[in-house]
Amino acid sequence: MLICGRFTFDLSRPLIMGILNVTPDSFSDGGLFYSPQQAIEQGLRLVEEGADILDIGGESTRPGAALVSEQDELKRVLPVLAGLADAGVALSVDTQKTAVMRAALAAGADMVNDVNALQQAGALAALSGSKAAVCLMHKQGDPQTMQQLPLYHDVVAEVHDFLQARIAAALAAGIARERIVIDPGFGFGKNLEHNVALLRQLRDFQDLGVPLLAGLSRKSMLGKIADLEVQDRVHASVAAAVLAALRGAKIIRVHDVKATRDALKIVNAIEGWDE
Ligand code: 9MG
Repeated sequence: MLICGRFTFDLSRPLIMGILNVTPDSFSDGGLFYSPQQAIEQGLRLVEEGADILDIGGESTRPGAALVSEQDELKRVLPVLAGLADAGVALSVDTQKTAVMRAALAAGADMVNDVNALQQAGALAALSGSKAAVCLMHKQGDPQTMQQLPLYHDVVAEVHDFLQARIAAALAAGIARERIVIDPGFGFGKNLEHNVALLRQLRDFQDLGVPLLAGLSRKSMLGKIADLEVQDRVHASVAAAVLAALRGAKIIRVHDVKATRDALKIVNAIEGWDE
């Protein structure tokens, strides 16, 4: 079960989190939905296509991305949050900043997706006083430099231990286990070999006792494996989503909601998961 603000999910089938970037330089949609109005329209399309959660982001986390001020991030995210409040799905805000988390939660966000796993000062406290879910993601380094030389002795064990420690920190801060989601952070300070090991061994994270989120959509690991430019990675992304679901991921973060939803309906039927 996942408590996610206004929603409680039973997780009897994997949920689809639709990506809604309100940024001019997002990783793979080229800033197509930069204005709040365009982002709201795209959000409603993703709901129509079958998204369970929308992940609204006002700062790109792609490798080498520029930093965004707190005010600019809020100016991008808050109108979209307000415009989608009645869309009937859970609204997540993708941010690393404590002040943005606080403002988004006050504005009704159901979830915070933090690629920095609530390590900024005050972030744990910002979440503890709410009913929102939180995604704690692993990354090595910062988006600006993380792909320069990612280094691990045992990537799966190190990511596992980091997430275990962040779950413990969240629990100690008063965030209930039923509100916590973890994510190995594909592509965040990881080379192809690291990403492949994490996907192959995704089941190794199940012993942490909280739902797992997987974000593989259109990522460069897929481009490297199948020799595809970012705009041609839809089928590869769907294959990766299916592999993650079969290895226990309970939330799949994707750009291509309809294609993923269709594929997961087949997985759900064959695995006997609820539709
Ligand atoms: C914001 N963002 C980009 N990629 C992501 C991923 O793989 N997981 C999560 N939780 N957030 C991501």
